[in-house]
Amino acid sequence: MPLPSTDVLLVIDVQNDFLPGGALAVPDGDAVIAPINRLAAHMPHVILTQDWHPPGHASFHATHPGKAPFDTADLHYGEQVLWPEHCVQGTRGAELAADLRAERAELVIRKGCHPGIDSYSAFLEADRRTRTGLGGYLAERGLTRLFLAGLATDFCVLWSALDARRAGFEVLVVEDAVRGIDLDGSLARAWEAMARAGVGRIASGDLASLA
Ligand code: VGL
Ligand code: ZN
Repeated sequence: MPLPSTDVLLVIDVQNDFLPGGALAVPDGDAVIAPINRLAAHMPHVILTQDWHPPGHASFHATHPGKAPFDTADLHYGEQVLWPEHCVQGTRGAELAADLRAERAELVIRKGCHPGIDSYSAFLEADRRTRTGLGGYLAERGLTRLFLAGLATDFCVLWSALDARRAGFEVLVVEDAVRGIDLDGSLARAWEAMARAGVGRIASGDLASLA
């Protein structure tokens, strides 16, 4: 039985810099590609995100003299983890993984484009005011249930899932199609926070049974 036409696969940041060998490699990050490709072939709608930073972005440690990767800084909107330079606009590291079968994607949302604001979330940037437009797009098209996959579980997947719940969407994370960075226990905390927010979990192989 086909999935309802209101279902969307939202694929978060499957980009070279988050894969093994990349600037901000997520352990085992390339393992998400095969299940995502299987799902993307038959989901009613597919939407992708790309982390897409200008050079010298505020989330890069090198932008802040004296700071090391994974330090934090107080930016105008609050505390920010400082990352190695990654996903710079137009670079190979920012490109979608070559093996990702992205051809059915109807929309690609690029986020983190403002020099002074990071955006883990696909909906709302880290200042918690600047919107990416994704919520409006989904609402205008009547899309209501989101299956989240991609990288990283404890940052961009987490924030996207929580913001999607706040915006009133039904959300399930495809647990074999995500991988985490795990900074100081952030991965376990992410799963706890998502459970508290009413984010569901499903294995990609069980997705057909939801139809
Ligand atoms: C991400 C850290 C910095 C992610 C993006 O995609 O989870 N993490 N930028
Ligand atoms: Zn980033």
